[in-house]
Amino acid sequence: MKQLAIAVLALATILMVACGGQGAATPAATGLTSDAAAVAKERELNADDIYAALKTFTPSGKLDPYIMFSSGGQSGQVLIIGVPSMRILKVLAVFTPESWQGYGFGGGGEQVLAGGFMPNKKPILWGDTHHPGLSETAGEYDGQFLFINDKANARVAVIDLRDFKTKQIIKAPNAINDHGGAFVTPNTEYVIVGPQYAAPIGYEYAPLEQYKEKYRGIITFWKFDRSKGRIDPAQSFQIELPPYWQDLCDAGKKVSDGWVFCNSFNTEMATGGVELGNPPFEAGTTKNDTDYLHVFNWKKAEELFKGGKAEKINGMSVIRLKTAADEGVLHFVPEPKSPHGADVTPGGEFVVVGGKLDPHVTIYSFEKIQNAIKAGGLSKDAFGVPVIPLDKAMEAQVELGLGPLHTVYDDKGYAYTSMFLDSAVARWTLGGPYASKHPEPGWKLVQKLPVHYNIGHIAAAEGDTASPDGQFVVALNKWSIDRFANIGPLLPQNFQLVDITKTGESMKLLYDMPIGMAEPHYAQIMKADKLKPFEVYPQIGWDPATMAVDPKSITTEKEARVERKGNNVEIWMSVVRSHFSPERITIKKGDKVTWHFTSLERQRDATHGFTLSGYNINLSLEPGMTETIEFVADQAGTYTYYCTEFCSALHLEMVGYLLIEP
Ligand code: CUK
Ligand code: CUA
Repeated sequence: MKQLAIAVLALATILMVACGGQGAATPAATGLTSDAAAVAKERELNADDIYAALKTFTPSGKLDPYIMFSSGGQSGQVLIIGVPSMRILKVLAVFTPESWQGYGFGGGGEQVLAGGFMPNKKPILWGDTHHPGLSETAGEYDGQFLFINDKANARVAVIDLRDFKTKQIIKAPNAINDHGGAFVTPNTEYVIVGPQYAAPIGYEYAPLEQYKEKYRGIITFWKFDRSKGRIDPAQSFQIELPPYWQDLCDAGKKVSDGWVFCNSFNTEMATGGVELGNPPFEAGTTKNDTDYLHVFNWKKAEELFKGGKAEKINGMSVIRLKTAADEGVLHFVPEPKSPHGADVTPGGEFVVVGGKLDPHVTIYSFEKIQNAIKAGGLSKDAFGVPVIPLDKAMEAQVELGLGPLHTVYDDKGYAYTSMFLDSAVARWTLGGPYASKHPEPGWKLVQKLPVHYNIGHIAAAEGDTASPDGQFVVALNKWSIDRFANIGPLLPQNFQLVDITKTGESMKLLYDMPIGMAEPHYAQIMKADKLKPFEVYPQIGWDPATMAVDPKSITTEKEARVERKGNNVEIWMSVVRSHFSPERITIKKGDKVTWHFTSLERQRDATHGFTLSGYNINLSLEPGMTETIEFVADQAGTYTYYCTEFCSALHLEMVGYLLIEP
């Protein structure tokens, strides 16, 4: 009770300061104090609760200092979340059609989605997003682009943060699934996606009896063209890998710029078949005490690719495994045991690998790895890849507990590791150049904060950049069990916000955020002021696909019209509060319709929708934007089109008739 009183007093002081700093005796301040105390009492809030409320409450009109970009898991989308308020700002459409954003229902999104179809054009209309990767300049998020992978189909998407729209989806040739990505090199030269479950190159048929000979991993280095805002497949390459299951990857930065690190599991090369009496995958893949950390020299790989040492397979340049091994592109270091996660420290000096089935995180020294490579005389694995002995590469091991997975960093020399089996966030101290930043000795567990429950990834404010911020960590928990009202057997995930502002054993849970759609994996948290998105599109007639004015667009209502050439009908429609023009369109059954829409709006937030009933069409027409749809008028009759955003008092009147003569 005394604690509560102190907290309420603190609350009152803060509220007074917020109200203009009047003295404690003013009636307003006293009133607030007793009101607040009454609420705290009624809601049975203790001092920690009040602290958490003060840390997270964001008054109307105030903005969050951080924006979190979270994978939307098997929803195929990306979640944009304000931190610390934990308010969802947008569910950004990426791999899955989404009607609010008019994505996949007639407009430009259809072409983006089609870019990710299978080579035989089979549509894939969802994704299993795992790892968002913000574009970087000199190892810092630069707020320009976001990339995210689709584990299920080995694809990657490019999102332009000027308008928060997906611009490109691209399918990796030769790979059928992926995992270790998307992440970028420190200046976003490449967007990298590592593999997961081995398959023959090009996912051609080969029986599992030929696993060792025919099955392979394959890592893709997508070249990113920043000026075009697109991945350029012609400048991209892949590296063939042994059929170990490469898992999480990270790019070196600063001292380790030019290198990439991926953990792996199933170096046992288990092929399953529990139904045949074989050990199931879960047993077969966990027999060995160690797997291999993959150490890539990507600058060397780029040199080989540019020097013509790559082979074209299914239109993609592939550096063969033998070349990679012989030319020093790939080295291995043993890592305990069926690990998960490989996370480079802010200065690039170390790589931290979570043990998953080992209670430690293992810290590898980049310098030691380099020395071992230079010294040479390394033995080789079954595929001819040189193996650096663990003791020649290891800097330290820290015992954290059960199920260490992923690690992020702060500004105080601490690392934060998600502990899946312990359901905890472990805070531990980095050594080496980080030791002077914190009061404790280096390489030591400091605190384990219970989270609820089964944490997978962990995200920290700018926590995987060259200069992490501290302040907040978010635990991305897979299970929520008893944290929220029972809404049936499918439960939301739970994002828990953790306060990491102070040193030592001071981490505190601040907030539970249910994620009622799919299972996010990774997230990144960026300073909000790095974003400079458009408020409205820069000019009337702006095409988000080209990020330029569409020469076919109109700029005034006077230009709105319908033209016919044979059975091709072309419509130019203007869109502004509160009417479409034209409002009556008469065409014939069988006509091929090309319909251009231009929003003449210059007012922020004056978005219109356009739906054509019966034709599976819905668009989002944001101020200044142009969009074109094409369809065949294959059903005769009387159809209405109307605006699907409540744009004005006369929104319901924003409507028109499409008459299709039989
Ligand atoms: S993975 Cu899901 S918890 Cu795909 Cu990064 Cu570790
Ligand atoms: Cu335009 Cu409603």
